Amino acid sequence: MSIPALAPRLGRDALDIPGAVPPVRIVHLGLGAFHRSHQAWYTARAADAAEWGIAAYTGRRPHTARALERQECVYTLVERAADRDRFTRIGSIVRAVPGDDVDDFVRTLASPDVAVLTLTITEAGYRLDAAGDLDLGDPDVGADLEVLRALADGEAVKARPRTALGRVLLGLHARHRAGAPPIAIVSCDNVPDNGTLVERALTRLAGAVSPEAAALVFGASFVSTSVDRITRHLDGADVDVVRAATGRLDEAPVVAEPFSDWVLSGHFPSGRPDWESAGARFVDDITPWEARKLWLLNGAHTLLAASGTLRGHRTVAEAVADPVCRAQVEALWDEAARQLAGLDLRGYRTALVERFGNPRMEHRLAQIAADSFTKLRLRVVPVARGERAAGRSARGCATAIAACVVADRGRLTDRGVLTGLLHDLDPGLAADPGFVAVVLAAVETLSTT
Ligand code: CS2
Repeated sequence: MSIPALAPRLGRDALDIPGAVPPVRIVHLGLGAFHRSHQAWYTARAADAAEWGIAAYTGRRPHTARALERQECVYTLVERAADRDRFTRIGSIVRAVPGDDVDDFVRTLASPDVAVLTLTITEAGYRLDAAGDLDLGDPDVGADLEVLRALADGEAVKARPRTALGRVLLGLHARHRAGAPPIAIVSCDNVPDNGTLVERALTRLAGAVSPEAAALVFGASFVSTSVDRITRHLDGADVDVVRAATGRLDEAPVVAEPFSDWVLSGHFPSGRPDWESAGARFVDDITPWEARKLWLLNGAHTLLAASGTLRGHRTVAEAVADPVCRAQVEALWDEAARQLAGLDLRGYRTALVERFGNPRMEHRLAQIAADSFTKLRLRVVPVARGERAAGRSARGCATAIAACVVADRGRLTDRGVLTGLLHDLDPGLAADPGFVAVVLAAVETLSTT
């Protein structure tokens, strides 16, 4: 097969994306695989896709931006079903920029044409404390505050904010100066009530800069979303698979499951793509959707990442096929289900087992294991709290927590140290001796099986 060389500036027509390049009206922060398999895919499939281009900025590493820029930002989504692959070319991203170009980000965000800012900055990227507020004691947040205060005072400093929210605040400031209309800020991370959380965190950050800065936050609209599509990190073979199937050299393809879901709640004061036409759903109350997804899918992922690794597995499919891991997942789900009364959980659970079991996804446990304590706090702690309040053992949740402890620290049987770790997760659970005992017992079991 002859393979077209990837010459710079081939033109999007030659890359299977015909028509004019859509104007930038969405800015995205956190350009990684998930943004490209999810929000960029919904935007590309929307009925009015021609009107909505995305300028996307990476978090820290420039690699994805550079690779995308070399191919006019057009890339291939590989939808990997259990029995076959489907290849789709996506053209909704029109600029891809390394995240350390903060001035470019701020300039683009200040454009009056931009109506939406989407974020995938990871759970840990919000820099929250155990109470869910912005952690003003975080060293990067502290450094950003210095820079933001200096910039607000008009000082000619070279430094720029490092944290995502610091950059967003600078962008809102520039929007205000440019007289741009109100923007919708849409968090697409696995964090409950993510719109409210971003609003609170930004307000806290801005309040620590100056009262004027705080006023800027009020002009924005904060949209909460529940996002879902299992997407894995690129591995070297993916480029070859795409090349063999499509004849194209794509340096930045994305591999994701065929399933995808997006539930949103909130206002878009300056407009938005017709994402419903691509399958997104708008609801008044997002709470039940996000709780179901976070506690069942993501909770089980975090449990499997730790427990599966301890048992020598490498991927989610391997771990969920192990009867011991599977029983742990079911126990966790039984506890979560008791607090999700009224939703169809039987069908959801069956579908999850099938999604996790997709043997061709090669979804690495190590990918999920990153930031496991932050994830536990969002995915497992709320269920544990509810179970304990109802007078039950919360053994399923305790096993998930214990698995993360053992995966991270080894066999930890010192009650004091364990209580300290639990305290960082949730002071209430740490102060519950019955729960500490259940976690200790789970640590013991996991260390001996
Ligand atoms: C995973 C999620 O890496 C993780 O923490 O649990 O990225 C998960 O694959 C997605 O939320 C699925 O929608």
